[in-house]
Amino acid sequence: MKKILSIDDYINGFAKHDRTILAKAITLVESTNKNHIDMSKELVGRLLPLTGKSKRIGISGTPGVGKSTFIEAFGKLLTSAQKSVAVLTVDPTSKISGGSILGDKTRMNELAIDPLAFIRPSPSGETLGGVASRTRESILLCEAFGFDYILIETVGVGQSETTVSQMVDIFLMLLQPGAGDDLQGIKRGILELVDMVIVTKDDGDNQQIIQKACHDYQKALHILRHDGVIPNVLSCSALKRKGLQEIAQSIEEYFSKQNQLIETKRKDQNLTWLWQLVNEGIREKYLSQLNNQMIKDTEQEIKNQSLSVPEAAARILKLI
Ligand SMILES: Nc1nc2c(ncn2[C@@H]2O[C@H](COP(=O)(O)OP(=O)(O)OP(=O)(O)O)[C@@H](O)[C@H]2O)c(=O)[nH]1
Ligand SMILES: [Mg+2]
Repeated sequence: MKKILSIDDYINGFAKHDRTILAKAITLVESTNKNHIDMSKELVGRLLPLTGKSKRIGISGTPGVGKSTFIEAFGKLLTSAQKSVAVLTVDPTSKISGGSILGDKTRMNELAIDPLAFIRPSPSGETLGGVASRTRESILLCEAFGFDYILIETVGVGQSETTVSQMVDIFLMLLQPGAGDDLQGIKRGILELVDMVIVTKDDGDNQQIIQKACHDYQKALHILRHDGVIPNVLSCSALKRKGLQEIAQSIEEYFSKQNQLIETKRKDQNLTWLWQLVNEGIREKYLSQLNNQMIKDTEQEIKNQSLSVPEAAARILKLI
């Protein structure tokens, strides 16, 4: 029979640096089972004193821009300098496809077998909010475990960039000019979120396009950002391992020069997290009181067009 781990088992496993226990702890915080939720709160609470020392890096960009390949190359650069790296993915699973559009670890073959690295794709089938709020706990677990760097990959669709930017110290946006990521096509909101722009796939015969794009992005950021820190724009080829040292250096500079900013960010992020959890709790508490059959009937009435949506909402809210 499978042994059910106690909180002490987890804590001991962390102390012994047992990867299997870390993986199990992440599974625990991702669980929606009531007992597991209670346990994971206690576990995160007990591990909290060990957290806060990792560098948290968010990596976003449209599907296929080269996030995983970048993480593989950048991760290897870090591990070759004897730094440990945890990679987490936030999967904005589409309800329609019902599956993961992130795929799996496949583009991180080398990193996946690196003893200094740990890769954890998030499960599919959850709501973005759900997965994302667990990602915060997963970050804390990886920190308590002692990883130097935590890289969080998210596909830039919907709300995922905003969500991830609210859990990291530095938020990197990967862009591929010539493949839809021209300045005109980028949402202004994204440029307001980023801490660094990285132009990917700088290895083909598109040198001119890339150079012009870097220049345009940099100019746009100068105009747009008045918060003191203008994000750097750099280019790289993850496949050819080109430009990665410069990116690593720029990231290190950000961590050393902007430590005040990062400290403030982390405090603000904790408040965002607090209210996220409170909102989630309120929703769960009240929605769980509702009678499922009554909800189904109401939904059916909307489908039949025998009830208007505002009336239906009012009916449900009356029960709360
Ligand atoms: N030429 C070139 N191709 C690259 C580079 N990086 C990634 N690619 C290719 O781009 C494709 C997508 O790469 P991924 O790393 O999987 O991109 P991703 O952003 O993680 O994709 P999703 O997770 O599906 O959103 C693959 O075919 C890669 O081989 C690069 O530096 N140069
Ligand atoms: Mg990927």
